[in-house]
Formats: sequence, structure tokens, C-alpha cells
Amino acid sequence: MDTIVALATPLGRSGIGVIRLSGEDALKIAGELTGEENFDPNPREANLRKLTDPDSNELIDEALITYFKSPNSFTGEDVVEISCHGSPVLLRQVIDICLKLDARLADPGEFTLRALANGQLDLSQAEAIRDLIDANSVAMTRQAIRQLRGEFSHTLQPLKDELLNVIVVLESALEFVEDDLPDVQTKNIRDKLTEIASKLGKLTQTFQAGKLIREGIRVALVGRPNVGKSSLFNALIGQDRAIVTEIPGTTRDQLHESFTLNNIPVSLIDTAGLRETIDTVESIGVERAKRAMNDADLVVVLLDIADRFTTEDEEILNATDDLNRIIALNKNDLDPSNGIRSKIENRKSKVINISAKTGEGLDALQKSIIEPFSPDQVESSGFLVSDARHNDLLLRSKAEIETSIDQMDQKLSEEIVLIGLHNAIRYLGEITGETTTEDMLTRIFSTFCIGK
Ligand SMILES: Nc1nc2c(ncn2[C@@H]2O[C@H](COP(=O)(O)OP(=O)(O)OP(=O)(O)O)[C@@H](O)[C@H]2O)c(=O)[nH]1
Ligand SMILES: [Mg+2]
Repeated sequence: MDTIVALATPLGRSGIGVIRLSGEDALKIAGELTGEENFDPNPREANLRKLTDPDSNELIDEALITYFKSPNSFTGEDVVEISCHGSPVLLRQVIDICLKLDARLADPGEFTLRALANGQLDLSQAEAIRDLIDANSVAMTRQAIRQLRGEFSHTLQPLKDELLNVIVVLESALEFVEDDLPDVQTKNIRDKLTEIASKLGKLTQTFQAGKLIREGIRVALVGRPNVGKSSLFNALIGQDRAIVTEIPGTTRDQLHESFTLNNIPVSLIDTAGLRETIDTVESIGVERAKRAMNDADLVVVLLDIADRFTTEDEEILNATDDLNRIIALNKNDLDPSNGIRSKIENRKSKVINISAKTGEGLDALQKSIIEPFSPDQVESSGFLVSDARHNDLLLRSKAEIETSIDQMDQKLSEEIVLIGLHNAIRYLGEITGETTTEDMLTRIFSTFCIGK
């Protein structure tokens, strides 16, 4: 394999910047940089060396060089990591010299791809490295590290083994048994397949929580003008971000802010107050608010308890009846003006009294925001499937097995039943990469950035 090089740390000024080389010539290139012909340091030890430009012999930097001898390295090849001072100019200079010495600039994810190719990790672990680096919350880093430790692959392995056992029995029946399989055996196979399908089903059930950890919850604050949406927005994010005035129609465009609740990323959206308006700008805002409402995972409908209940309030409640919704009765610090409660008591939603002004009830609201997304499951349960690709493959595999079970029940031939089972095992193999096509690998690794 040719030798690849890339900056492993972010571009920018920093204390140190790490350049990584992987491939046959990694050590030779490092030797040229240190000016030592037979550079062969002990593996996994930090070596302080002067780096010089081999062309001009000019001193470039003092750096720590660590050698990882094949196969005991991340990629499985010879790897050299050079920790330079974190100057973008200097780092560029060192990389340019490596390129002149016949290294090639690594493609996105190429280090990880080589690790995969050399069997240092499987595909789901490689994806976990990307997820770990891209994580936006502590909960996501935890999931990614579990996947990186091979937890997902270990969960899948027994299922794949069992499926393979069934396939072997059916294949040999096809080869050697003249008549149909004995009923006992058919029943055993059917039970086994049902069990595998149900285990796959259980795994896919964790996807909702897993997706939530990865992408967070989109929460839209909606209500008619002046009910206190922007006040609540500011209170929840703990910043004076949105403009608040006593004039109805203050917020025109949507505002987004992200924060975390119990380690779960939340993307909060403040919207324009919903009402009929002839103002062009405001009416665009109202349209956007409606869209935000429908795209959100959760809508918080605000009502003003100190004001009368209007037809606009009624319409907003009607429009959100089928959505995942919390009703927040705001301005609880003021005297209630009317029987708002009687207007909402028949609606299916959690109702919480709050005051965006005093902060009263905000704890309860925050709890209710994450509650439907089962934060308990997120925190305490086992491994969660968080990648849509993995979930899709699990679902497909399960569907194939269920089709095969149906076919068995219809007494179709083993040959037909086997088609679905072969597909099922192939889909599971795609998760860990044994049966992933080149195309797919290219697609997956294009989501990595350079230096990984
Ligand atoms: N007393 C009291 N006043 C509040 C509370 N929340 C908001 N207000 C006041 O209500 C008025 C409107 O608040 P905003 O947060 O701008 O309301 P909004 O829903 O964003 O309004 P639009 O952007 O116009 O749709 C302001 O004068 C706030 O100070 C509250 O809990 N108690
Ligand atoms: Mg507002």
C-alpha cells in the first residue's frame, strides 16, 4: 500500500498539531525528516527529534515522533505520528515535505478505511469513530464508544450464527433429504427464526431513542402573538436571544438555539405568533411558524392565562391536536382572567403552568419535554441503534425472515424459503461490513473528514 499522510488535528493555531503517516514508507519518510538514515525507534515510544527540510537542511521544528509498527497500529500498517507545534504554516510545510517524499494526501476517512481493510475493526466500529468525533452530546459519545468497543457487532454475531445454522440445516435438507423435513425439525426451525426476528425487532425498537441521541429533539414554541413564546425561548436557553416586547407580532422570523437537557440535544425554535395578518413580512413568518410546527418532534403551545381565550388559541389547539404536544399556560405570576382550563380539559396533552418571567414551572416543562422520548431508556438501557443505515438493514433482515416463515407455513420448498434467509444474513453482514459493496463503502467513508 502506498503511504498516506494527513493532519490528524484540526486546522488552526494550537499547542500541538499531529501529522499522521500510514503505509510502507512511513518510517523512511520520518527518517528523512529527522535526517537519520536508519531511523528505527522503539515502537510506541515518544522520540524528541529536530525536523529538517531534507532539501535545504533548514531546521523546521522540534517534534515528538511516535512509531507504531505494523500490525500493532490503528491502520494495521506502519504508522508514524509527528506531534509538531500547532502552527498551520509549519504543519503545511511538514506535510508538503512528506508529499515530496512520495506520500500521498489521505482521502476522507482513509486511515479508518485501511484499518477496516486490515481487519483492525469492522464497519460498525469504523462508523462509531466518525460518530464519536461528530458527537454533539455526552449521551452520543457514550453510545459511539460502546459501538466502537464492538458492542453492536457482539450483539449481532449470535443472531448471525443462529441464522447460519438454520440455513445449513435447510441447505443440507435440500441436498440429501428425499422427502420433506420431519415436522419436529420444521417446527424447531420456525421457532428459531421467530426468535431471531423478534430479537432484531427489539434492536430496531431502540432506534427512536438512538436517533434522538444523535439528532436531538426539535421543539417548536407556538401560540398566538404576545403569549410569551420569545420570553420562554430566552428563559429555556438562558440567554437574551429573542426580542421581547409587549407589542403583538414582535417575532417575525424563526429563531433556533441548541442546548442539552439531561444530555439530550434539544433544538429549540421560537416562531412568529400565529394570527391572520395583512402584513407581508409577518404573514411569511406565520407560514414558517406553521411549517416549524409540523416539522417538530414536539410542539409547546403557549396560552396566556391572564388574557381571554381567543378563537386564535382555539385554532392553534385544533391544528396541533394530532401532534406531539405540551400545553404551557404562561404568565402564571398574574391573576388568571378566565376559565382557560375548561377550554383545554378535553384535549389530549400534558398541561403545565409556567411563568416565563419568574421561571416558575420551567423545571417541570423541561422534564416533560424529554419525558416522551424516554430519557430513562436512553440513559440506562443497553446498546441503542442510532444509525439510520443500521436500522434500515435490521428492518430489512427481519422482513426477509418473516417472509421465509410465511413461506414455511405455506409449505413452500426449502429452496424458496432459503432465498429470504440468505438475504437476511447478507443484510446483517452489511452492518458490520462483511457483505458491504465497494459503492456503499465509498458512500459511508465520504462522510468522514480528512485525517480520520
Ligand atoms: N407577567 C408576565 N409577563 C410575561 C410573561 N411572559 C411574557 N410576558 C410579557 O408578555 C409580552 C409578550 O412577550 P413575548 O415573549 O414577546 O411574546 P411572544 O409570544 O414572543 O410574542 P410575538 O413574538 O409577538 O408572537 C412581553 O411584554 C413580556 O414581557 C410572564 O410569564 N409573565
Ligand atoms: Mg416572539
